[in-house]
Amino acid sequence: MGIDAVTICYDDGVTGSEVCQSSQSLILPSSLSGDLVSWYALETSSDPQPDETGANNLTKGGDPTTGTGKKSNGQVFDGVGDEYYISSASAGDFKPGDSSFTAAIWAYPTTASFNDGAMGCYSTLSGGLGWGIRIDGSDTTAWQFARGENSGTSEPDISAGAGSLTLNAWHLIIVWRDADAQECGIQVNNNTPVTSAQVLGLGTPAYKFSIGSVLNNRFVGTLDEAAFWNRPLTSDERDILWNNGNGITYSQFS
Ligand SMILES: [Ca+2]
Ligand SMILES: [Ca+2]
Repeated sequence: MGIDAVTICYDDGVTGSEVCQSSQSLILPSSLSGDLVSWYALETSSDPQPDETGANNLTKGGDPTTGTGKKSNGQVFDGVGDEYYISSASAGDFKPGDSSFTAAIWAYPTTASFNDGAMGCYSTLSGGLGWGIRIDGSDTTAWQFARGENSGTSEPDISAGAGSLTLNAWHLIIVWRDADAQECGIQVNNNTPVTSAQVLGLGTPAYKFSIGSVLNNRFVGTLDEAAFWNRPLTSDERDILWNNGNGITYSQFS
């Protein structure tokens, strides 16, 4: 049963009255607000593209349009110049460095080419990569956690595995770096994560953050409900984001 089907009731704690919430206003008993940096519902093709937290509104690049999303609307990218981004001077919240983070996005690819990027943080000057969620560079049926380099040491990209990407279908892709565990991981559609040890951080140059592009390799299809945290989420939290394939909105936990 999905969370969307639930109605919960509780005592309001003041008057003793019972209060019930339907699925539309359900507040999830989760800690997802903790260390959340930004959440993009991608409901309109406005410029700027609003961040639900208000912290990092994005600049529109190209001509993405509004289409059917995973939760209400999403943004449709044609692969030619389309993205929502924040310039390197202001992208500090998304810089990888030595810190922990989690990035999550719903993606519906309609065309898959090597390295097409759904979301990432990278340098437009040096071509340096921080982190990216993109289509595998050698397998268009796989999602990939692209990892940058630090101190001259390049970390291998992590593939979610052949068959993890299907055209014309929704996927929830979550990637993370756990600085304490010195580990990175990628999880698609709540399947078993693929992890890889990582001692070094993920690069230090000035970075641009983008939805729709990684290193100017651009996504073709629809993206929705993109979010970024300053810590690794727990497996339970990732499961809440998945919500039996239904996804959740910002208003359901904030
Ligand atoms: Ca949406
Ligand atoms: Ca375009």
